[in-house]
Amino acid sequence: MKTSLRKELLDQGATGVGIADLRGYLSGEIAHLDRAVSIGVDRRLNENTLNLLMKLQKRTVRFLKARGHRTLAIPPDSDRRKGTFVSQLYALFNHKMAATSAGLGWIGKNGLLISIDHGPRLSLATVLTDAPLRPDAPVEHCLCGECLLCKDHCPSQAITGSQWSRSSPFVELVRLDQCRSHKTSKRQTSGKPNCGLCVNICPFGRKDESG
Ligand code: B12
Ligand code: SF4
Ligand code: SF4
Repeated sequence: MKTSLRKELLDQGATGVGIADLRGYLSGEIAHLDRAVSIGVDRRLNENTLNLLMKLQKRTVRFLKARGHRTLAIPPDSDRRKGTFVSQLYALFNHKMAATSAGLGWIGKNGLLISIDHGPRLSLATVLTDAPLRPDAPVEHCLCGECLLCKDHCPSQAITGSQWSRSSPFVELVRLDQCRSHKTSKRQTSGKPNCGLCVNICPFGRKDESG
């Protein structure tokens, strides 16, 4: 089941697909949906990417429901289905946590999910399910090494330079208030605050953009 789901999503435009075992990380009404299908698309988080991520989520839901399993798609951005149960989950559910647990990459010093091939350029979405999909191996450590490019170039000095690991997942990597105020003061893209310098400067995955 996992191989054919992954193949279908990759054929439909996903850049990366991983399965995470989230047993113990979820609570309340969604605790039983403890497998996560983490989907990454290598593009900027713009309208087209969001539409593609949502399409891939729908495919995943259809695939799993057809085999008798329950699903819950967590939207990739905050503007979807305002006021609904899933729109509340959007703010509570961390797509990066699902992605590292699904083996798609580590959390870099810029606080973002870094894939070895695509760097911080994957936009993420997650579908939770009770399907017994075999989990991929989680990523355990930060592979940024000595690099500090994102810290040195962040215009709001928001990046602390600390390193993430699965055993200390909540170390402060980015002073999010500083990042947020800077983004809000910057020129807006499609009506949304933006910066993203810590994405553009990261050496991981850069080859994709030049070639
Ligand atoms: C809120 C938010 C913001 C806020 C942050 C405010 C805040 N208080 O969190 C602001 C506006 C600053 C922001 C900025 C950006 N964001 Co944003 N944001 C989010 C959002 C909605 C939630 C993130 C969140 O939960 N934050 C809470 C904090 C505490 O968690 P965290 O530090 O981000 O991550 C920690 C945990 O994941 C934990 N962790 C990691 N692995 C594991 C494993 C386990 C088992 C556990 C328990 C924990 C754990 O460790 C991490 C580091 O401490 C997500 C979408 C989503 N629902 O996931 C997008 C998201 C994280 N953003 C994204 C992007 C692209 C950006 C920007 C680049 C946008 C831009 N162009 O400016 C910047 C980058 C800033 C930066 N360097 O982080 C992408 C990241 C893609 C990627 N490859 O990582 C996401 C996933 C959206 C998406 N659908 O793709 N964002
Ligand atoms: S988005 Fe901009 S302000 Fe925020 S951490 Fe990245 S480089 Fe710094
Ligand atoms: S720029 Fe360097 S330190 Fe920052 S996330 Fe990328 S590899 Fe890690």
